[in-house]
Amino acid sequence: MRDPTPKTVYLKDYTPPPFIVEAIDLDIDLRDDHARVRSRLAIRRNPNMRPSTGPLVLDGDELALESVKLNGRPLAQDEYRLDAQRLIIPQTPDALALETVVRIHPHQNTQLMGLYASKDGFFTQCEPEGFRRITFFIDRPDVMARYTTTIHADKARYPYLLSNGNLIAQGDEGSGRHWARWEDPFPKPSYLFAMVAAKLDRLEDTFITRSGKRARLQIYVEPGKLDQAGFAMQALKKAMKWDEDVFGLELDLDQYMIVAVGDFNMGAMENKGLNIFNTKYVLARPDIATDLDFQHIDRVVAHEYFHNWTGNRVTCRDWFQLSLKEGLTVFREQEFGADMYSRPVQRICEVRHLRATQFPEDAGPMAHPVRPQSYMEISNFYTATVYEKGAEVVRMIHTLIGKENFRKGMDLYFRRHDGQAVTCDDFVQAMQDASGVDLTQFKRWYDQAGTPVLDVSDHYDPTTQRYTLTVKQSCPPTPGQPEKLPFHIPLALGLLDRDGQDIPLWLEGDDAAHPPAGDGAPGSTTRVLSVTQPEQTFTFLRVPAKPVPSLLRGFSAPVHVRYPYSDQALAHLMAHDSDPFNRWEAGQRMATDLILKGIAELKAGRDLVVPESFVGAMARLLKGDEGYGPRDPAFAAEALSLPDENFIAEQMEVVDPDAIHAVRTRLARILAEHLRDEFSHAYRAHAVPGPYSPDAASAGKRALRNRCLAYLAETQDPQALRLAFVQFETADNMTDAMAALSILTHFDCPEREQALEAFYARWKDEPLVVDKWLRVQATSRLPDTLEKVKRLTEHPAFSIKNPNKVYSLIGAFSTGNHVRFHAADGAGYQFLADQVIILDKLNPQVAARLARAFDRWRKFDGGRQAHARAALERIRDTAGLSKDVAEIVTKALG
Ligand code: 0A1
Ligand code: ZN
Repeated sequence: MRDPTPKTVYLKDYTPPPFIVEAIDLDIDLRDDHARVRSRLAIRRNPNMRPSTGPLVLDGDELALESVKLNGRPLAQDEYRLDAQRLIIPQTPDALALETVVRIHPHQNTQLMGLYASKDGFFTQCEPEGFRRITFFIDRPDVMARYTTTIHADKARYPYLLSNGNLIAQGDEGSGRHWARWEDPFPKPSYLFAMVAAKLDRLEDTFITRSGKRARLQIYVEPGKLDQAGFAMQALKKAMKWDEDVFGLELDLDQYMIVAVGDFNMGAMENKGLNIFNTKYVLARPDIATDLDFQHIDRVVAHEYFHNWTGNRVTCRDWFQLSLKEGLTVFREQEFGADMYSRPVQRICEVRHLRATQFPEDAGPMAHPVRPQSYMEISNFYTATVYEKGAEVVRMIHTLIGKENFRKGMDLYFRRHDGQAVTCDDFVQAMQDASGVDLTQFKRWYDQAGTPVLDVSDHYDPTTQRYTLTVKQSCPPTPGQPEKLPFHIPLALGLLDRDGQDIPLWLEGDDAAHPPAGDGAPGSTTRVLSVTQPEQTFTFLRVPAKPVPSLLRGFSAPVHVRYPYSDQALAHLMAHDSDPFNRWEAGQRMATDLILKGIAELKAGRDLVVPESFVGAMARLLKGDEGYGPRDPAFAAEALSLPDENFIAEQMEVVDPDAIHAVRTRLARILAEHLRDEFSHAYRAHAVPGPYSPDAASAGKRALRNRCLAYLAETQDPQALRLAFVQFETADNMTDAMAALSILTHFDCPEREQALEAFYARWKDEPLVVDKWLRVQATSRLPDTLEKVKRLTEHPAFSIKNPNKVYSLIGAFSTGNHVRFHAADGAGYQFLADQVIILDKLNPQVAARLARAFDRWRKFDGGRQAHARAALERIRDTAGLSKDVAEIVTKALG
C-alpha cells in the first residue's frame, strides 16, 4: 500500500504484454482470520511479441506467498524474486503452468480493494488494480483469460458462494463447510473478476431476450431487505429491453446477478455476470428513498448492465482508455434516462452536474484530457472528465454524424472488436468509417484538456436581410498543455424572431443536395454548425428582422459560450425558446448576472436590486401560460432553482464565498417576498394525491412543490417554517420528508432540532437513511455547522471505515457547503486535512477523493490561500502517505 517513490505512468510508454494468461483456475478458501488463495495460470509468451526473452513479471500487493510451482515443480528461492509489488521469474519456457499459493487478510482490508469482509460476508472489488490483492497475476486489462473459480467457506455463515459465469459444481466438505465452482465462458480482464461469499436474501426474476433466450435475474441483498430490492429488479429489466430496442444488444449470459453491499468505495461495478453494487444504488422503498434515489437506481443499474457490451465484450487496452468504456456507457445511460424520464429535465440535470464537477476539474490542478496522458495512481482518474466529459464527447459524435450513423458505428465497432481490448481511436474510427464523416480534428477532444470558450458576436443587415455570426474559439492552458489546437465543436443553434417564433435557417453556402450528416436540413429551425477554426463566420439568409440567437441548443458541446445578451433578450428566450434547455439556460444566465452584479453592489455597500423582468419571468414559470400551473412542473422546478454557490464561484476572478452566500440568499428572499402568494398557491396546487409512485410526472410535481416550500421558508416567517415542519411530520414518503428536513436545517428554529431528533430516532437502523441525516446537517448554512460536523464524527451513526458515511458527512461538508467549508479562518480546511490524514491510513482511495475538495484553493483570497496551503502541506508531509493522496496534494501545490 505504501509506495515510497510513486512513479508516473505514461500512455506513450504502452507496450503489449510480453506474456498472456489463457486460463486461470482459482481456489479460494475462506477462513476466520485469513483466506488462502491457490491459483493455476496457463501462461504463454505473447505470440505478437516474438522474439522475446524477458522475465515473467506478475503483479501482487499485500500477498503472503506460501509456494510457487512452475510446470508442477516447486521453485527454489533463487529461481524467483519477490518485491512489494511483483513476483519475477527470470527463466521460463514459452508456455507454462504456474501455481501460486498466497495468504490474504480480507478482515483487515480497509481499502475495500481486492477481497474484503463486510457485515454479511466477503465481497470483491478489482477495478482497476484490485485483482493483484487476491493473487499474483498480470493485472492489466489487455490480458484476458478464462476463469474457473472454486470458493470454500462455512455453510451456515456464508450460504451463498458466487462468482462470474455459471455454477458448474458444488458440495459439502465436512466441518459445516461447503464449496461451489463457477466457470465464466467469456475470457475477461482481471478487473472484471468478482466473488461473493455471504448470507443474503435473494430476489429472482426472469427475462426472455428478444431471440427467445430465458435469463435468470437475481438480486442479493442484506437479510430482511427483500422489500427494498424490487425497484432495482424492474430497473434491470427496463435496461435490458432498452438495449435490445435501441442498440440491438442482447444479454449473452444465462444468469445475471447483482449483489448489494454497504461497504463500497464507488457506486457499482460491472463484473461479468456478477455486478457488485453500493446498497445506495439498489435498496429503495418509498418511505426511505427519495425520487432522486429511485432515479439514480434506474440509471446506475442500467449503466452497469450496459457495460456488459461497452466495457466487457469490448474492453480497454490500457487504463488511459478508461473513457472508451465509461464515456460511452455514461452516454448510453443518459439516453436511457432521457427515454425513461423527461429528456429536457434529464439534460438540464446532467449539464448542471457537468458544470459543478467537470468544469472546475478542467480549470484546476487535476485537469486532464478525456484520455489522460499520464498518472501516478489510476484510481484518481475515475473522474468527471473521464466519465461526464467523456459522455459529452460521445454525444458530440452522435450530434455530428446523426442518430442512424451512430447506430451503424456501434454495430461496426462490435463487429470489429468483440472480444478485444481496444483504444478510443478504434471507437472513433468505427464511427468515422460507418458515417463517412471525417473525425480527424474531432479526436483532439480526447487529448486536449480544458473547457473551450466560444466568443460569439453578431451583425444584422436589414437591407440585405443577412445575419452574420462570428464565432471565436479559445481554450485556456492546463497543466502540461500551454497551447491548444482548435477543436471541432458542434454548435447547435436557432434564431428567434420578435414574437418568439423560430426562423427557418438558410445558411450561405448551403448545399441542399448534400446536407452535412448531423445538421438539420436547410430551412429547418435548428442547425448544427461545425466550428473548426479559431475564428469563423456563418451567414444566415432571408432573416426578416434582427433575431435573438439561441446558442448551443441542448448544450451541444461542453464549452462556455460568451455572448452579450441583454436582460430583455434573456427574458425573450426564457419565455419563448423552442429548445427547453436554452429556456432554462437563459434563466440561469440572468440569475448569475444578477448575483455577480449584486456582489459588486454589496462591496460598495449597496443592496441587491432585482429587476422586474426577473421577478416577472419567475412568476410566469410558476403560473404557466394557460391558467394556473406550469405545463411541466419538473422543468419549472429546475428553472426556479438559483445557480449553486459553487457555480457562481467559478464565474469570479477571486472567489468571495461570504458575498456569494449573502447575495444568493438575499435574492432568494426577495423572490420569496415578492412571490409569496404564487409560491403558496403553487405549493397547494401541486399536492400529489394517492399512493406514492416515483414516476416522472409525480416526482416533477413534488420537486416543484418542495421548491416552493423552500422559497416560502426563505421569508423566515414562522408560519412557513411551521408548514415545513408539518410536511416533515405528515409526509408518507422520503422525498417530502427529506425536502422539509433539509429546509429546516438551514434555520435556527425549534422545529429544526425536533425534526432532526425525530428523524434519527426513527431511522437509526437504516444506514442509507442515516447517511441522509448526516448529509443534511453537513450542508446546513448555519454558522456553527463545522462544530456540529466535528461532533458528528464522534457520533455512533458515523464510521470513518464506511465510505458512504465519509462521503455523507465529510464529503458533503467540503464540497456541498461552500460558505462554511471556505470559512475565512481556515477551520474548514484544517478539519478536512485532519480527516484526510486519518482516512489515508485506512482507505487511500476515498481519502484522495476527499482531498479533491482543495482543488480550487488558488481561486480564493490571500488569507484563505495561506490556510489552504498550510493544510495541503501538512497532508503532503505526513509520513507514509499513500500515492493516491500524494498525487492529489502534490498536483494541488505544484
Ligand atoms: N466501473 C465502475 C466504476 C468503479 C470503479 C472503481 C471501483 O472501485 C474502486 C468501483 C467501481 C463503473 O463505472 O460503474
Ligand atoms: Zn461505468
